[in-house]
Amino acid sequence: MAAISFELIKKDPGSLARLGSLTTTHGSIQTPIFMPVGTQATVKAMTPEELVEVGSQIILANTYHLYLRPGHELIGRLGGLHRFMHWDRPMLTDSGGFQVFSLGELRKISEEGVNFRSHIDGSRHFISPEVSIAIQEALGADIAMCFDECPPYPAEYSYVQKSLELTTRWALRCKKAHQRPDQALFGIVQGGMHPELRRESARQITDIGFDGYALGGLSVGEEKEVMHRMMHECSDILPENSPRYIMGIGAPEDLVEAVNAGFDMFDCVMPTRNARNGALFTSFGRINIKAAVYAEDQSPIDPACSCYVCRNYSRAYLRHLYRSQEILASRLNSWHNLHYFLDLMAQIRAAIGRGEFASFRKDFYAARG
Ligand code: PRF
Ligand code: ZN
Repeated sequence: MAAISFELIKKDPGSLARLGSLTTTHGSIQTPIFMPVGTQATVKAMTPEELVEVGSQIILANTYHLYLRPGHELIGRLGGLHRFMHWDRPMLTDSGGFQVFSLGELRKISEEGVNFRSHIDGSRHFISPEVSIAIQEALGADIAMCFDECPPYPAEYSYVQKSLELTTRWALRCKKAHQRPDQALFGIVQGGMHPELRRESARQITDIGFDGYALGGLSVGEEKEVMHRMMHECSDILPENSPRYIMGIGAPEDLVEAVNAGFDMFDCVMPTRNARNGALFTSFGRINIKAAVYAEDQSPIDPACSCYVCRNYSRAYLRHLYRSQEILASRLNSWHNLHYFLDLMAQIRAAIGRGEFASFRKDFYAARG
């Protein structure tokens, strides 16, 4: 028995968008789906019950952070990440590849793996494909990710070529090391912003064969059009009957474009991080609740939103909480933003279900002017 099964329910007639159902050890999720990010075994400011209320079906946690603190062995001894954080639904862990590469000066890459210093206390550590898989098996998420190298942007063709080949060799080692029968393993396509290298990486990773496929290395500072082009370069190489995930995106318009290019899963800190900075997403675009214009505004964040926050609180009150640095500001802003992202995905699924994703996409842009 495979650890997951993916059923393609419907293909949109006017685009590459697809409707699917992904069944994992901890239940099924409807795709396309957005995964809230719970880096440190918590989606910041939200309880698991609240995550369910805003429509979360699957969440993401990070190998790098949980390895450093509190330690994957500790989490394993306490029964795994699901039990540790009181989340009994589907979960995915990122491999640590991207987080380690974000350390800059603090890390050194070799064929064997990556040596780095902890961002917490400066202590020395080493993560290889085998170590990343061991950590992810101890954490016990439903879906584990291969350990990859995310090249910087911009990067020379020759560097990106060597890098994607290293990512392929590491993917082979991850597949060999991975043992848990109740956990799926996804491969990660790299290749920077060079179309031929993206396609080459997609061919190499799909040749190895994984339970699902992700695009890494996007949303690293490139122009939006470049990112959207890379999505289209890869989508016809990835097997139709496997889930396709784009890592670390994105803004609402990036999600719409990624679905349009045939992708099924996404994650990003944007809804929660922006919330803590007072930046709120609405059907008419982004607003910042700090702005003086909201001082006496009795309307909700978004009159078109049905979330708990929009049903009960005014912009004036949320502005006051934010300016007073009250904990409730982070909670309510995160609540609304996550609801916005998850409701956007629900609307996208409904539109694909009706065979009308192309017109949904047009209306989405029209509403933002
Ligand atoms: N690799 C991994 N995780 C990631 C990325 C990647 O390239 C990105 C890039 N946007 C986000 N998260 N393993
Ligand atoms: Zn709302």
